[in-house]
Amino acid sequence: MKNNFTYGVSAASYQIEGTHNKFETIWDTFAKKDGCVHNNEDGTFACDHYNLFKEDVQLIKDLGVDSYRLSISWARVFPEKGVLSRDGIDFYKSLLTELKRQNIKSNVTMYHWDMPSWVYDEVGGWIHLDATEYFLEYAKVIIDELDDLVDMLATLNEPMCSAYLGHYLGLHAPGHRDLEEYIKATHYILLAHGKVMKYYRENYKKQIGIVLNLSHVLTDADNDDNNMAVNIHDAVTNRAYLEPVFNGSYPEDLLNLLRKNNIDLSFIKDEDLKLISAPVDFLGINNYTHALVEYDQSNQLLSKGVQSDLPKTAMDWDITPESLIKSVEQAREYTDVPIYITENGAAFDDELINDEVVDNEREEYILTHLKLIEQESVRLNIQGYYVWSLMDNFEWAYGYSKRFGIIYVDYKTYKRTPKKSYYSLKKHILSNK
Ligand code: GCO
Repeated sequence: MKNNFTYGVSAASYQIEGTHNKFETIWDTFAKKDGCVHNNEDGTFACDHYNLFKEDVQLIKDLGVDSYRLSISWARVFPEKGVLSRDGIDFYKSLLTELKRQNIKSNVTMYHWDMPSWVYDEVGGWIHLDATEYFLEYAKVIIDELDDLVDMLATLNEPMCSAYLGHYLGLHAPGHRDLEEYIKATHYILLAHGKVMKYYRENYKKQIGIVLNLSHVLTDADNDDNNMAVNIHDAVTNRAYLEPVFNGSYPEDLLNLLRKNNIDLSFIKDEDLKLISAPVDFLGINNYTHALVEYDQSNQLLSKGVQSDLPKTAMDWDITPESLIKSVEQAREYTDVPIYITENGAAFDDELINDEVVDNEREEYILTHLKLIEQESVRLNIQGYYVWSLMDNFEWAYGYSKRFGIIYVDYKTYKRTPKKSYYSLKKHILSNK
């Protein structure tokens, strides 16, 4: 295994903190619309990490990991246009200071999907150039105020989800279904990344990167149509992000398909692509499963997901550890920078019995994936692995119905109970140090 391999655990602002109705994000609005989020649940209380963060940092400490990956809520910092919240900034200062005190490194993401509602109301989400300027204004504040306390910084988490799930499939906030919006949101969210990269490089000098979710795409019914669907789905979900960030261009096959659908691409400027492809210090990869697809004539993007008979998690996602390595290999076609697996983990239907959760399936999932990563860490220059997630939390469209945590959360009392997987991960880390 690589020397200094980082063990970590991950979570994200909206999913754990609780907004306590002090500000509003696009997920609050989305959750109010019927049929979008399980039982119309939202992040008002979440895990109440806002109040319980010291206890949570202690649990991270006891787990024995080196690093905690968290995100900052843009809306907590800028609850309204032009209004900076001192309380918001101070919360993150306290959290980061507590991590430092406990000797845990921080890996901080500036955008994990919780766009303030006022930005959406102004410009309709990531589909407008102005969103990039609002984001830059926020990012500058975060960087200026927090850089001393941060060890690793990432601009975005999974821009594919913001653009493709949020603006094409309608499965994530803001819940739009529009092909043109997919490419606009893709481009402008990446441009926001590029603008922040420029500001950071000119003023600061720690590690800054981006987190992409990559899933290896394949079909199990090999024919010309399905193979084409595999390529296009790979372009839409993986290469549409890898290529601009590392090569400064979008995949030709994707652009051709968009042109065929009469989409005017003149909003994509060369100078944008220059900013977007500024060198990063690391790449974070989030991965849970592969993407099994087939040709679908009725979809403008020509593919649909299909079911396999492989073992599955509670999300109905196939358990495919080797596909994680395939995704890292794909990223390696683009870049030599250090790679961190910034999210990997699984939801299962946990039961709390006598103050215990015996989550054997999660334990096996995590240890299988982690051991594979350790084995391949030298060959692929993988410098760390973060489990998703520290604790059960608001799982987006699934609300609180899916549990990914290695710590169980009782949503009535907010009591935390480490699961069996927490203790086995702790043991694994200890024996590797
Ligand atoms: C993700 C997200 C997490 C999800 C996790 C499980 O980046 O997709 O970072 O917020 O909760 O992936 O779906």
